[in-house]
Amino acid sequence: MGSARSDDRPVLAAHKILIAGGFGSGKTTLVGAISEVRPLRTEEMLTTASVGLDDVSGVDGKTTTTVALDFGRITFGARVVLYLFGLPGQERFSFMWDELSYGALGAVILADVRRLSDCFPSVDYFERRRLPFVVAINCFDSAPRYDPEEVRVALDLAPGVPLVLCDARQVASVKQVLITLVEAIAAGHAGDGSRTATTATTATTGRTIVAPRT
Ligand SMILES: Nc1nc2c(ncn2[C@@H]2O[C@H](COP(=O)(O)OP(=O)(O)O)[C@@H](O)[C@H]2O)c(=O)[nH]1
Ligand SMILES: [Mg+2]
Repeated sequence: MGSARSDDRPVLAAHKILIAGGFGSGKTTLVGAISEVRPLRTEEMLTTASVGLDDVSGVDGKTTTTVALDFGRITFGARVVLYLFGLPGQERFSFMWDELSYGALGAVILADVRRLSDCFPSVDYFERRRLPFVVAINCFDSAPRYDPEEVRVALDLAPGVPLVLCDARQVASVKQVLITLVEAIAAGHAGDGSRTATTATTATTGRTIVAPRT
């Protein structure tokens, strides 16, 4: 009886956030950077068995691959807990996406501009499910820098979908991405799946990142 009344305790809201993107886009790195609990990882060394399955071309020094998923947790203030679930990027694990997406508040799609088309399936998927998402361009040291608007056009994003730059290794950067997502959801943006733009033309500056998503 002498214990604190339950209504004195901080109200915790727990939300599930998905971290998506192609193989090598930085999902495991992002969850590892931000998680306040030791992230659950299911990394295995890349071996010859994955030749032809996991495309390592253009991926910096990648020696492991996530076999199933990443999981981590971050608390904002005393009130909001985000559980982060990394979706396995490889096509062969797409059967897990529906299960993992169940009950999710929203998603972060990590994009590597050197392999932009790798995130097309994620964008298509969340648009179809009408699940709010933000696109975070992971700024790899060796990757070319593009105007984010150019990437937006190539991805044919609906106008309300936030597109931000990030460094998946940096806590502050990852935190900002998550805050952008949560704020956009609260404001009713972050992409509800209604794509108003029609088929993208080409990048505005004339540099072609990749064939646009259609
Ligand atoms: N330079 C740089 N390297 C990164 C960044 N994010 C991830 N990496 C590296 O890129 C490789 C692939 O990242 P990983 O998190 O395993 O990608 P995943 O397949 O999406 O889980 C790893 O070797 C990371 O150390 C980043 O923001 N900058
Ligand atoms: Mg991984």
